[in-house]
Amino acid sequence: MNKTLKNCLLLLTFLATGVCVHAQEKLLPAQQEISLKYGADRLGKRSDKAMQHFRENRLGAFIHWGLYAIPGGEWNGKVYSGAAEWLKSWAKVPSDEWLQLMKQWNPTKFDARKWAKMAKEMGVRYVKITTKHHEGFCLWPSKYTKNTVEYTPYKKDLLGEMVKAYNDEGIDVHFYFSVMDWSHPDYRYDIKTPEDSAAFARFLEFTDNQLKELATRYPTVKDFWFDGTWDASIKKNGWWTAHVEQMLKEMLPGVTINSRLRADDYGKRHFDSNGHLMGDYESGYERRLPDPVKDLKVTRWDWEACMTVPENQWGYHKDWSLSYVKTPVEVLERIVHAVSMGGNMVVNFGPQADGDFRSEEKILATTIGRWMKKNGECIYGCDYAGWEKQAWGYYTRKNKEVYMVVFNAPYSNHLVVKTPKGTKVLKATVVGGKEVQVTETERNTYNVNMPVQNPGEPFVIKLQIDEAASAADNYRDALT
Ligand code: H76
Repeated sequence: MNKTLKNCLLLLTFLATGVCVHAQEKLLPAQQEISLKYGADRLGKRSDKAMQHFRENRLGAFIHWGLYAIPGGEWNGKVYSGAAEWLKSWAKVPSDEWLQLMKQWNPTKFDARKWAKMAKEMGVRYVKITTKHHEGFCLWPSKYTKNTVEYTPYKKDLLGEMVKAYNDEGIDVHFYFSVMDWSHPDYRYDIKTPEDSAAFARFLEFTDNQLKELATRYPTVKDFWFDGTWDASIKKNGWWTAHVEQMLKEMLPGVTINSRLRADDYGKRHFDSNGHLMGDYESGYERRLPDPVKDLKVTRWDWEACMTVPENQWGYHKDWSLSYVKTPVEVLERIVHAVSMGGNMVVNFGPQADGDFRSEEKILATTIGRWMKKNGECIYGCDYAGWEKQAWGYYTRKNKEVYMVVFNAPYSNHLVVKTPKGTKVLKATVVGGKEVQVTETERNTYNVNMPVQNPGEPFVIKLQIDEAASAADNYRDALT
């Protein structure tokens, strides 16, 4: 079977079974745990400064940019509705032919400072950049392959320009890195022969070199987000995923690593054979959120979700009419929903090949930014509040501040609030607006009035509360 066909089949299987996106936690009683060499190296959340910073950032942007932006979902006159960054696979384009696109890579409108300003205006605190997607094309001049920006008409180090520009705006940079590399002759989907073993060993060495190169050239990078790690070849080499995590953590103190990199001694991914999360945060929530009820236990570990604006397009696709495109308010709702459940949200952008952004993405960034400027205090540094969810929207919380983020205004003009035992609502104020009346209707139940003038967009009410000591204890319990 040729590689691309195999790819397609693999992708189909993985889409059908949802292999890469399942958060599973099957904890065994401690005495029944098996001993693992390459399992979780820690139980529970990291509590160091770098991790706190990762968590408090809460809102990020994804940048998917590579050769796939040139065809934008169309190959030989046929438009494929699947994810644009997978076009090579959908259209079964051989690597040498695909890499010819490098000759056209010349983003004349690219201006890293403009990109960074756009991110700043949107209010994102970090940007995750595809250093190398599955196609194998590198945005930095890697010395370990010729498939890099250095050998395109553009020539310059795109990644370096981006890192500097984002950092100059005070925005953290995270690196997306696909281990699976469709253009490397030594990549293997599985290991079946001694020849496969030898090739894959060379491939892992190549990958180590690239990762060391990234960590050395761009030491301000705060996070590595691995993808393309689901193949049998990698599952059979769980040791290597543990080694990469350790290697990067030694090179870059404080760096955070996503769970998707990891496989344990038995090829179990994300969560090890004892049910413990590997890496620093769960990264399986791709284009979906944890279940608000069942998965609220996710507050026991850090997590980050990522989302596309159309149904499933990460790289630039020329035709967004092929699937539903979320409105800015829908995107905002997902951001708030994630934070209300104690997670981060990353919103994806797929820049055009010329280095500009499509107008829909510019509008999205501006709209979210305007809202964040006014209401960002309910996002940054906020967490799961532990209060019973109500139909009007979501709660978030930062220390003693409880925020009501209202997406569904009720005809009753009352927003019902139910507080945990011992917690009283003293006062309610619209963020950027006036105080609204609060009426206690029953013990631990309140009506918070809608603002007299409906704000006409999702809005935030900040509650001043009084918590009995026991309630504070309950709050801590809900987070453990
Ligand atoms: C499948 C898959 C990949 N993971 C997402 C974050 C995109 O990069 C997509 O191509």
